[in-house]
Amino acid sequence: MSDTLTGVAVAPHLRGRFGTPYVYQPEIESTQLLLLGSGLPEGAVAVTDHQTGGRGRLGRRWEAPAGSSLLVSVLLHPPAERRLPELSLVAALAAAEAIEGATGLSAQIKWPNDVMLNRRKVAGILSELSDSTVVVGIGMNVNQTREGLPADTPTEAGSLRTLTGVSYDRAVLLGALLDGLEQCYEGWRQGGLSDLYGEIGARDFLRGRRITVDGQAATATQILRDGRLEIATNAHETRAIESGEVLFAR
Ligand code: BT5
Repeated sequence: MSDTLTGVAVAPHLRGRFGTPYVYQPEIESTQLLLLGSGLPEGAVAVTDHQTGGRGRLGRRWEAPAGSSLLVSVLLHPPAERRLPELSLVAALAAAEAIEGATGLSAQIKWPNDVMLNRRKVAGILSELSDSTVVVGIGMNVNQTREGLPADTPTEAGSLRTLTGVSYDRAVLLGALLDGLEQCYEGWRQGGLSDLYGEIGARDFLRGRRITVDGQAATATQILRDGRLEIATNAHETRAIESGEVLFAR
């Protein structure tokens, strides 16, 4: 099984234009830094086997032992008329579909940027904007053992391996992820989120769950067609939220 993500190892698994150019570094602070402000064209991809300063949202960290997971950033030039917060859902859908293709299990999307498998967070998305360029970062837990996953996370972490008992060829998975992301992105670029809404709605992890969003108790009703999360508060009002930290009851 291939245990490297060099350009040579990954090239046979690339099917579309995402992945050209392909930038690989064995170790880097964050793959996002290889693309932000780089001037590279849309579809450029940066990959590493180890991040020394992997980023989550809001200054948080993304932790993964060397060689265990997918750590990938993709550079996009979205059309001006699209709502950029939707891109995290677009990437989460692509990640969920790649995981489903590899494992044969159903994955869910936890709004706004997580992918869940068997109620564990197996992937996270970070979208960062610089000028008119968006760099979408995807961290996917693949071959970590239980000890290799962070403990004490608000949402319990899992890897494809801890949840299925099987190790995966990361180069094959990366090829499928980039191909799926390109297809989801093209759909979104042309038709917006409504083009993908059926696939996203069908994987809505929070739908109907009791949640706390930024400290307020509510029930998540659904991801809306514009990418916002609709919640019902205890006062039986519904409202749509643009962003926020969602914790769910088990
Ligand atoms: C995310 O942030 O989930 C986005 C993660 C994006 C990581 C990719 S890797 C490639 C690219 N380069 C980068 O530097 N970043 C991107 P957020 O929703 O803020 O979640 C972060 C939180 O998830 C942390 O505070 C931990 O609680 C938890 N966490 C950290 N590492 C994790 C892991 N491997 N699996 C599951 N949860 C994790």
